[in-house]
Amino acid sequence: MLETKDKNLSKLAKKSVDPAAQEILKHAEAEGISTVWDRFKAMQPQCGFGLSGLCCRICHMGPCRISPFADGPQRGICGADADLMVTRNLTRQIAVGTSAHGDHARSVAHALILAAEGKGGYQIADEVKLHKLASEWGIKTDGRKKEEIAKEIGHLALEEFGKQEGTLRFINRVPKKRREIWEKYGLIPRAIDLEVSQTLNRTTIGVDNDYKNLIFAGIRTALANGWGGSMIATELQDIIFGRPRPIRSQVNLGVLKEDEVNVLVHGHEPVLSAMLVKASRDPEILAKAKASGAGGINLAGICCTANEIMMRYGIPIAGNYLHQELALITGAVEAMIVDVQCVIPSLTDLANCFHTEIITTSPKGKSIGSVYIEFHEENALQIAKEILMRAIKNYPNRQRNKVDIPKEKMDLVGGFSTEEVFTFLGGKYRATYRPLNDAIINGRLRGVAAIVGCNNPHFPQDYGHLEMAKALLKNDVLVVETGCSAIACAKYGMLKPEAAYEYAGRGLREICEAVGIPPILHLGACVDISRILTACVEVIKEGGLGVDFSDLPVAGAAPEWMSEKAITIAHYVIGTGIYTVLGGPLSILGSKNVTNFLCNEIEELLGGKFAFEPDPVKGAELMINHINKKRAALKLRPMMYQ
Ligand code: SF4
Ligand code: MSK
Repeated sequence: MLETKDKNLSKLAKKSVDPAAQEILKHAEAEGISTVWDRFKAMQPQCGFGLSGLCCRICHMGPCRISPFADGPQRGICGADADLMVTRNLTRQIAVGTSAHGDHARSVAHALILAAEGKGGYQIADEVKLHKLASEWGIKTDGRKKEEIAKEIGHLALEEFGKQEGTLRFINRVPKKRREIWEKYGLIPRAIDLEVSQTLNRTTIGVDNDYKNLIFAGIRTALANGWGGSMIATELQDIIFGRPRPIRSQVNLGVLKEDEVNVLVHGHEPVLSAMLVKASRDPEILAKAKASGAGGINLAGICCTANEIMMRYGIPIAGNYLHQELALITGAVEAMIVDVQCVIPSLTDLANCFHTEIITTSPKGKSIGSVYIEFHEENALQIAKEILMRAIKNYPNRQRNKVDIPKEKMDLVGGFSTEEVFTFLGGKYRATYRPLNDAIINGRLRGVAAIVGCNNPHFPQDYGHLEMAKALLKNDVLVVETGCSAIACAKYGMLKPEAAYEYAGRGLREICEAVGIPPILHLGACVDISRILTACVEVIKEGGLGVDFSDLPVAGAAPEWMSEKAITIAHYVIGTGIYTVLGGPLSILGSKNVTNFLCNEIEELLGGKFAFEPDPVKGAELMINHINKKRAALKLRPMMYQ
């Protein structure tokens, strides 16, 4: 068990530092309701072979396991050693993560085509972005209707998954120096599905038996996510639903309402959640809600789909990954509507303790015990209304004696994008990254750090995100966040502009004050880590901070990661040349060679590498040291105030 180093945390705070979570956990214990933390405890001690990556089930001569200790077997039955065993397992995880974001992007491309055809209730909300992408992809725009252009973009995006020749279109965004590095090591990703499928083939028994060769295949597959699947999802979502703009909202379980139909949307794909927003504002649906005795419909989100609809429509966020069970235990949720990813299987059993219905919507993501209403983009709005009607009908079944809604809720400002940061920093009429680059060059700002990723019961919920962010801000590092990390810091008020006074060092505080931004910028959902890549491209283009990602005084971290998606993200980030700190280690510690390769040697080749550090403050120190090293290499001025 990877315990926090902070021995002062109470027993409850070792599960979650969020007071709302603590209240519900007490309630759950009193009622004998089991949560992820109970199952985590029951699972101890966890399997050392699994943790270290030394268990193999790839063929049926096995399963095999290798002892990390000298007196045990050192090879599997086929002869695979520890290096190969951990690498095959790791590379498979990368392929899964890439497939997840790829599938997400595919459904968005489909929705864009429907929007172009005027079907499903989708629209083309951002024509500027549509034209920008069209010109980037060489699509003719003169004299053409936006629908025609959108349809062509949608089809070209779909080709990015299965084309048999060429490389991904977004590789054109990559600075020259980085492309040369990728060319040298054969890392330029081709089609997304091709990379996933070939990587899986390479990990089967008797194909790629060279662990370094396989790691590079894994990194190329990860790059097909960052510069492919995720980037397509982000760009096309912006075209359909509009580019996010800074917006106010609220977060935590206190956003649930005693007197309204509470509908939670959980998962990842805005093709569903954005339609639920639209349906929830329909006068007919609102009238039905009132007729059921409720004051209205209160739509709120969990996990990344929450980020998607918060940053575009200001819909409140009920919580991050480890809040999904807790939200149900409030007893105040009429329906939780889910699509795919991060929706844990315990939800349906848990919902049985209450009147709550879990509504699954995707043929890819069913759950025994759920109500299944299949979502089709073609009839999106109609299905969204049908789902909400079901929630409304369930409102009178709420058992008032079981309701416990914590009071905690917090204001936040979210919804930054590569383009909006641009405008904010440069002013409306002088959109440029120059002020950001100059602030770093002049030593007002030390650099930029991205904190992303999940919650994980190996760590106290949110603790890693908060403590790491605080340590970075104090040292004049601007923080950008996505996914559950952004939700974590938002819960504690760190995404309000005023947070700069409490948490930021003097240089960062001056910038936040001048520009009117929070010291932590919420850039969206997990797929929107692609926004961080494009923002870095803009910084490089602006000049003065080197010619490649590996020159920049930046670093990334995922202090509480748990998902295979986080593994692929981490690999496309180091593959792009950026130093990355992970709270829990990858399951590779069973191989000294692989660990040394990914945490040391690879930096010489690609410019990025991993560090594993469970203590978030020490993790922040590692990032600051790295940023300082990059500042020194660029010969930037000493920090202004330290
Ligand atoms: Fe064992 Fe090799 Fe089969 Fe893996 S691939 S299960 S190590 S024999
Ligand atoms: S939702 S992948 S728990 S960040 Fe993107 Fe949160 Fe991690 Fe899921």
